[in-house]
Amino acid sequence: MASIDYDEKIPNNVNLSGDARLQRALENWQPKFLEWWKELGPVGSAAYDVYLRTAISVEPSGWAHFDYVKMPEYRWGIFLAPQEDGRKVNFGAHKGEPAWQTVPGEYRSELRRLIVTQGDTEPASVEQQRRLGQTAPSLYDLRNLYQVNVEEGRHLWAMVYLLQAYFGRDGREEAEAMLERHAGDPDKPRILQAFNVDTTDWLSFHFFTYFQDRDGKFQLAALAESGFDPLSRSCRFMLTEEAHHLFVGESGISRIIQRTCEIMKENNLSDPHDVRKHGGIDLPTIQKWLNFHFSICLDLFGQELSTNAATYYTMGIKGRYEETKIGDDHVLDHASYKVPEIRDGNIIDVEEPALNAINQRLRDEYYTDSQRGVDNWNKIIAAHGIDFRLVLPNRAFHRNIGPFAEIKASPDGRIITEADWDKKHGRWLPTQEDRDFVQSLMKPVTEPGKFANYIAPPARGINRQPIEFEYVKFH
Ligand code: BYC
Repeated sequence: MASIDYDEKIPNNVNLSGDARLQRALENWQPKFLEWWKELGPVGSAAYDVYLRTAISVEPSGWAHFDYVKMPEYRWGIFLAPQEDGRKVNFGAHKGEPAWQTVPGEYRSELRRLIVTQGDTEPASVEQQRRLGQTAPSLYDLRNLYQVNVEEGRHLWAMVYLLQAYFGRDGREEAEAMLERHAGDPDKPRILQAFNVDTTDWLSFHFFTYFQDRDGKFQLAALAESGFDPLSRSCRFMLTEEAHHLFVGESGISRIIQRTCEIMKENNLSDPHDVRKHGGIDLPTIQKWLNFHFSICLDLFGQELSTNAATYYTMGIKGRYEETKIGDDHVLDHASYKVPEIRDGNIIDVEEPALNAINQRLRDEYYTDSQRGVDNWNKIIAAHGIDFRLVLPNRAFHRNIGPFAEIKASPDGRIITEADWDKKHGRWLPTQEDRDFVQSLMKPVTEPGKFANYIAPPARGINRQPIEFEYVKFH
């Protein structure tokens, strides 16, 4: 790496070529990242030419540059959204002070923890999805998977940059640890639970990008409000890429539902389960996958009542979603917010100090945002004249974090006994038989323009290319 042209190899707007200390830290880390990509990134893909988008600058003309790339040669860059003149800390105890351009010493460990938790999810998702490329339903979908993967890699770079540029030695150690924890590793798991679950099939992948990347959207948006300006600017740029991941998820599930409905109509099926006989994924199975992915993502918002979140807020390092658009005092010493609690065997909303309810507020906003896609999916089903509706499960269903982890609840939010749960959970969550069935459909389709039977083609191709474009060349 000695004679490297940094700005060419690592597109950036953080003056990498003028920062020898950062160069040294990256030189040390980058080979380990590539080693990790080779071992735990997309299986068998190193020699493929993939039609990918690379961000080469933050200008509108530069962040969506398309070309064929071999993924290990992808130019993972470091970008911050442009600095806003006169930006302030907009909430908490320091409200009104100029935003921090360096790490405030007294908040160092909390900031580092947030950045590490955020960073840890990025390589985790690549690890979770690493085998999906072997069963892609089309070249179009395969390319989208790889686009998501390289961008999650870039998001890891974004957090590693912050650790290396602003946190000195312990930041460098945390950057290394990010490549040492692995999704599902019993000894060194990823930090957040939902990032330790294998993504084994394409129905899961599309729900992952719809629900789990949507947690990314909300968490990044809350971090984009941070008084620590480099974190805010990093997250603002990451959000532009996140939007494509959400599109992949929402349109992917739409296409699966579309195909399911077509199969029902073409074959005059009234019992939705019969779709399986025709090689499609029946709507009740789609609902089970939805229940699973949505419920594990609700956990990603942390406890309903969290003193950690209150502390982050008061420090000014992690805000609320669209903080500056909220019409209150942005200090929240006297405000309250409704939080669900279990009282005498019932779930009720209780007014709690708003500071302790920061996680819950974000989860509520996430819930509302998630509903939008479900409504669109239901419109597809209704347009085919099929009497079935997908629903988001209740916030108490299948939870592992917070008060609902202590109880069992049905998807419609009734608290039930353990015995009842044991009897019924197979109706609500994927059973082994369901997983085996979905897995049986996962056969790769590699002919340009062709799609697996369980998923409809997209409305249009990527970057105005035709749907039958050769998005991935295998050689
Ligand atoms: N799993 O006070 P609480 C993305 C722990 S996704 C395991 O509520 P806090 C992406 C918690 O650590 C976005 N443990 O915690 C998407 C705490 O431990 P301690 C990722 C959990 O801190 C797709 C204890 O329980 N970004 O970008 O308020 C593909 C008490 O909880 C979990 C972020 O998450 C869990 N789910 O809230 C690729 C943003 N939840 O202190 C990428 C940064 C809680 O007792 N992270 N615990 O040892 C945060 O803001 C916070 O860490 C959390 C947790 C919101 C996650």
